[in-house]
Amino acid sequence: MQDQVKTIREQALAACRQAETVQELNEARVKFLGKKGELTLILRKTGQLPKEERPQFGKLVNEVRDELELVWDQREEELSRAEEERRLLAESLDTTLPGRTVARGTVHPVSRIIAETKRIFMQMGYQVVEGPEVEWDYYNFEALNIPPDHPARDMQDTFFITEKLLLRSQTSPVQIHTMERQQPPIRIVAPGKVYRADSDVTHSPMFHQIEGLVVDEGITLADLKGTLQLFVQRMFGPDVKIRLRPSYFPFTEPSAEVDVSCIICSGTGCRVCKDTGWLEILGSGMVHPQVLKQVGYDPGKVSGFAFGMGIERIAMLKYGINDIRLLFENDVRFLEQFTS
Ligand code: 2U9
Repeated sequence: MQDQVKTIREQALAACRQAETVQELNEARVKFLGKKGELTLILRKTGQLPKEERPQFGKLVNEVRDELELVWDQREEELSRAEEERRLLAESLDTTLPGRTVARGTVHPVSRIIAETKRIFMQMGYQVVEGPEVEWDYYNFEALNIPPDHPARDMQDTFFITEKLLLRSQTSPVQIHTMERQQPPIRIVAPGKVYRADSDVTHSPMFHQIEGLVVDEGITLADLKGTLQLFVQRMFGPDVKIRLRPSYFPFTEPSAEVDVSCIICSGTGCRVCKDTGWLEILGSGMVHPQVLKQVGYDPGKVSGFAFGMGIERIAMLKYGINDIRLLFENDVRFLEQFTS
C-alpha cells in the first residue's frame, strides 16, 4: 500500500506538471485529492493494514496530501498568472492605430443653395413661405395673369392631374396665397419643388425654384436691381456684377432677365459663358398691376417686384456640374464631394 501511495504521488505530480490550464489542473486535483480521489480512497483502506502499521500509513498519506496540495497551489498560481497574461495580451489595444472613421453624410448641393439663398434673404428681412406642390390652375396660372389659352401656358409644359388641378410649374402660387392672406408690406421668398414636362442635361421634370416677392408703397425697379445685386454678391462673391435685359413674363411688367458676370472666367469669356462673359441666372420684373388687382391690392397705391431662379442651375454654375441628372442620381461618389 505504501508503494501504491508513492505511485499515486508520482502520477499526481506528473498530472500537475502536465496540466496546461487551471481547468485541467482542477480536474487533476479532483482525480487525486477530491472526496472520491485516489488518495482519499486509499486512506479509507487503512483498516486493511495491521493495526501497528496504520498510524505510519496515515502519516504518509497526509504528508503526501500536504505536499501535493502545496505543489497544486503553486502550479495553480503559475497557470492563472499565465492565463491572465495571455488574456491581457489578446485584449491589448494598439493606441497608435487610426480610429475607425464614422461615415458622415453631406448636405446635398441643392439643399445647400436653398439654405444659403434663404439665409441671404432672411438677413435682408424676408420671410420664408412654403406651399403645396399640387395646385389649382387658378393659383398657378390665372391669378398670375395667364388666362386659359394664353400662349405662356405652353412655355411651361405642365403636368395636369385634372382639368383644374396640376403639379405647380413655378412657386408663384405661394406668393398669391400669401397676398390673399396678408396686406402689404410683403417681403417673402418661396423655395420648393416645381414640375415641368422637360428632360435633358439641363432640364429635369422635377426641379427646385426660389422666387421672391416684395410689395409695398413706392417699390421701384431700383429696389429690384439693388436687391439682386446684393444677393449675387453674397452668393457668388463681392466682385460679381449683374446686368438686366428686357424680357417678357405675363406676371411682371416690365420684365427682365438677370445675368451675372461669368463666375468661371470673371467676364473675360470661356466655354461656360459661351464667350459672352455673362451667365443668365434669374428672371425678374415689376409685379403686373393685374396680378396686384387680382388679390385685392390697389395698384395705384402699392407696387412690387418679383424674381425667380432655378436652384439646380445655380448649383451647377457654382459647383461646375455639367449634367443636371447628377443632382438626382444620389451617387455617393458625387455627393461626398460636397463637404463643409
Ligand atoms: C407673383 C408675381 C410675380 C416670379 C418670377 C421669373 C420672373 C422667372 C424663372 C427663372 C428660371 C423660372 O426656374 S425658372 O425657369 N422665373 O423668370 N419668376 S418673375 O414672378 C412673380 C411671382 C409671383 C405673385
